[in-house]
Amino acid sequence: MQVFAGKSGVYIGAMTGLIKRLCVACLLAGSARAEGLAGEFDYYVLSLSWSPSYCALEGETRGDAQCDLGRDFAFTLHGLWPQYEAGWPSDCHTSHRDPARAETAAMAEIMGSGGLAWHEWQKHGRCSGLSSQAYFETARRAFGTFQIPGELQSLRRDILIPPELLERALLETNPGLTADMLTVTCKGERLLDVRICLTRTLEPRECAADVVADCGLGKVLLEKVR
Ligand code: U2P
Repeated sequence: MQVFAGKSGVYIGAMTGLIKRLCVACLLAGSARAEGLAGEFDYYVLSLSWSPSYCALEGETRGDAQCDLGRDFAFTLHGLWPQYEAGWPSDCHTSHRDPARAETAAMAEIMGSGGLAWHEWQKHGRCSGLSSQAYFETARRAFGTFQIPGELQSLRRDILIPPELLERALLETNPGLTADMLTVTCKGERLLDVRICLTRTLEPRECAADVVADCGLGKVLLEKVR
């Protein structure tokens, strides 16, 4: 339909074309969230969260079962993130199928929840170029190679420690790592996560400059494991 509307000469046919172009632009903007090609990346960051901090910051308010008493979560697997030497891909398109609910639910034993496993697959796993099964297996393997000091695994009281001391304890229990291969991050006064850099075949390697986000606090709070 082509209609002139009064003197201003608004030409509705032309408007329809414009709207179509805008819609295409909207679709492109939507897909612009997909950044990076699946499988094209340089290395991995293994990110481990201090579960008590997550619970104090948001998990408890959300009523997340991960934060129920007796769950005994210390460091949980936050994610295995494909990285570039600078920056990282996210939300990639992949030809692999998304995981079944049972697959993400099974990751809750080390990630705290199936919901996080789904989020991490969507944002990072799809960029790995792996199937969801292979991605989660790789993430489990990476998590399994990291040794958590016994005192932290069953921390029964809140502690305040210098981040460098925590880093030293982590390096002592993981002799394959050196200080340039991991970073300790914090949020407010709390430990947020520990990030370890690994090659694509899961060997430790140095972190690129943009991953180094060392916690600048004099002392960082680790709340007890519940
Ligand atoms: O640091 C805040 C969030 O940004 C994402 N992140 C950070 C560093 C990095 O090297 N790669 C990366 O993806 C993480 O987002 P999430 O997976 O939690 O959505 C990180 O939590």
